[in-house]
Amino acid sequence: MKPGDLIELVLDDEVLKGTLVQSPDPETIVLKLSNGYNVAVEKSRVRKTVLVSPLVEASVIKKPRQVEMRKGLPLISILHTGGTIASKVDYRTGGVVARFSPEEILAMFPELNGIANVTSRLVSNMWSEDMRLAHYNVMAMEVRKEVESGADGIIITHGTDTLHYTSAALSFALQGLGIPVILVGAQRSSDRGSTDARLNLLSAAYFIANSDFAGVAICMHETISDTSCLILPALKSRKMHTSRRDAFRPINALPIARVCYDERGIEFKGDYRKRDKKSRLGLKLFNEGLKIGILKAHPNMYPEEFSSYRDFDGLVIEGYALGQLPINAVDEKTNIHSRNLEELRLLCAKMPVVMSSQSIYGRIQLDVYSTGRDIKAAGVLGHLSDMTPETAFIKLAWLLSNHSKDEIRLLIAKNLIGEIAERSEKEAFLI
Ligand code: DAS
Repeated sequence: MKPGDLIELVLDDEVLKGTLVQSPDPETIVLKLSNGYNVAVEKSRVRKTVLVSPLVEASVIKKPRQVEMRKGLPLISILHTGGTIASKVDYRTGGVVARFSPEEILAMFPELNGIANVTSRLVSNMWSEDMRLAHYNVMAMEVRKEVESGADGIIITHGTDTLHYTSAALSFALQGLGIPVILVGAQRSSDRGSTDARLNLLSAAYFIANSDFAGVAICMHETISDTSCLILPALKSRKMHTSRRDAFRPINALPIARVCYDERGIEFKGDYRKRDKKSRLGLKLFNEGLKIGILKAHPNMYPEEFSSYRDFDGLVIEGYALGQLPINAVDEKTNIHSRNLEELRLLCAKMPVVMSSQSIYGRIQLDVYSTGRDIKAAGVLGHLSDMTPETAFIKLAWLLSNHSKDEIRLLIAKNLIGEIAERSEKEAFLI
C-alpha cells in the first residue's frame, strides 16, 4: 500500500480507517482519519491491513481555463500568499501543499461561483512566519494591480500566524483604498472535516459582494462553530489562540461586522468607511532594510537587553501594563536597574523607542507612576496609545519609511487611520 490509499487497520480492540500518510518512523503507521486528525499506530498492534480504495491521482489542471465572467456579479480577485487556507495535505509526503489556481479554488469552494466572478492567482507560497517588510510591499503592489484591473474587492489568503501584522501593514501602505481588501486565513487545511477555510473564504466573498465597506479587514471565525465569521479591524486585531478557529479577536475595538453566511446575513457593529471606486489609490511602502526590534519586559532584565538594539533603527517595547519597566534601584538587588534606565536613555537618543503593553488590552499611561514618568522623561514614545505591540511595530516601520524622526515623535501616538482608538470602548475587552 502507498501513501494516499484509503485503508483499514484491524487491531485487537478496534478497526481504524483512514488515508495512509507517510510515516517518519518505520515502526509506526500514520493514518489521516476522516475528521482530518492523524493517528500513529505501532505496526506490532496491527493484526491485518485492508486496502479499501487506492489513491486516485487528483486531476492536475495543467492550463488554467478562463473563469467565465457573469454580468451583474462583482469581480473579486483572490491573491494567495500561502498558509493553511488554500492548501491540502499531500498524503505522499504528509506535508501541506498549496492549491491556488482559479479552478482549484473554485473546485474546493464551488459556492464562490454563486457569489461573484472570481479571479485567483499566486503572489507567494509561504508560511506567514516568514513574512518580511518586503512582502508587504509586494502585496501592496499586487493589490494596486487588481484595483487598476477593476476589481470590486480583493481577498488575500494568508497564514494565520502573522496575518494581523500584514493587515496593519497594508492599512498603512494602501493610501486612499476605495474597495475592500479582506485577509483570510484558516487554522485547519481545506481537506480536514473541521476546516474553517470554507466558511472564512465564503463569508469574506459574501461580505465584499453584499456590502459597501471599503478598507483593509480580516475575516475569520467568530466562534469554534461554523455559525458566523467576524470582519475584524485590520489595525486592532490579534491572533489570541494557537489553534482555535476563533483565534482572532478585536483588541481595544469592536468587530466591524458579523457575517452569517448560511443565513446570508451581514450585521455591522458601527461606523465604517464606505466604498468609493473613484478614490485614487496611492502606495506609501516600507523601507525593506529597516531593523526594528520588539523587546518584552520581564523580571531580572539586564542593561544588555536594551543596548543590544543600539544598531537598530527603532524599537517597540512591550512594557508591563500601563508601560512600566525595571528601572528603579530600590535595594541592593536592583542596583542594575539604574543601568537599565541609562541604556534606555541612550537608545532613545539614537532612535524612536515606542511603548506598548504586554497586557495587550488597554492604553499606555506614563503619567500615573513615577516609573512611567521616568520612562517618558528618558524619551520613550507611545504615551496614551492603545496599539497592540504588533500594530505599534508596523506603524513604527511605516513611519520610519516615510517620515523624519521629528515627525515620528509627533505621529507615533497620534491616531492616523484608526490604529489608535480615540476613546476606549469598555465592552471592547475579551470579546
Ligand atoms: N504556519 C502558519 C502560517 O503560515 C500556518 C497557518 O496558520 O496558516 O501562519
